[in-house]
Amino acid sequence: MEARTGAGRFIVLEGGDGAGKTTQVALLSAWLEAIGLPHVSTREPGGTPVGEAIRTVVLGRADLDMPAQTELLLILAARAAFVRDVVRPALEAGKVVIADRFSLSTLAYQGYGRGLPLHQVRAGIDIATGGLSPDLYLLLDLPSGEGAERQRRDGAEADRIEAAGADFREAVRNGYLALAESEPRVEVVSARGTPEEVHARLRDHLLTRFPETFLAEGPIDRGRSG
Ligand code: Z5A
Repeated sequence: MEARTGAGRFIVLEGGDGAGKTTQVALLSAWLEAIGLPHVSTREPGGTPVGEAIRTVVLGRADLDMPAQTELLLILAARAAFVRDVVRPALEAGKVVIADRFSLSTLAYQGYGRGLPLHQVRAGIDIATGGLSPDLYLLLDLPSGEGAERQRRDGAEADRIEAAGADFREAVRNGYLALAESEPRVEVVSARGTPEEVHARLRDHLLTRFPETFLAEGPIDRGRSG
């Protein structure tokens, strides 16, 4: 299908470990491809060479004893490059950006999970993003034990943050739900059911919120309404 242009939107999938974000980013990407909408799909921390290097330290080095402040600042350092080199250029080119995690993760994990004061986390996020925020967060919600069970089935080794344990996971989930209550650009979506069922829910939210961008036959939005 011929590519449509001018529909820049920044959409972020969020949720606890194992909620299905990676799976859903791939399904959304395939759908956007099918309807001919230019897009970029990416993940955080990562998405740039410096971001991937930071990711190996923050997640890959389970042996490192890292203060929560160090973890926060490393993640935000990666975000500054991600915003400058991936998100802004794609939006300026009129593309849809589908990201696996962004600032809501930082509030949930470093704020609610690690216990850093939320006002400090927000101030850091502001420096890293220059105030850029997504058009919509789609929060995949799953009881934390079920996410852990999905990951166990995968057989993957826990990364440094996953190794923080069950209480940490529960604090992160509750943090996400508290944030969703106060932030209007967060939609909570059940992550239960088959991947296709979850995908249909996500698509419905996008079509309802932004029909001018996501309806295959709809008129094309030539600017960002933010
Ligand atoms: N982090 C942070 O602390 N602060 C920040 O600001 C940011 C990040 C940005 C990134 O890890 C880590 O960084 C994360 C938070 C921290 N850490 N922890 N812990 P990540 O993004 O690489 O990975 P993750 O999100 O923690 O976990 P994951 O395993 O990649 O989960 P997922 O992407 O949500 O799920 P998935 O890979 O799509 O699916 C997991 C398994 O479930 C897999 O076997 C699937 O086939 C299966 N699956 C998927 N969907 C379904 C359904 N619907 N039913 C059944 N099974 C399913």
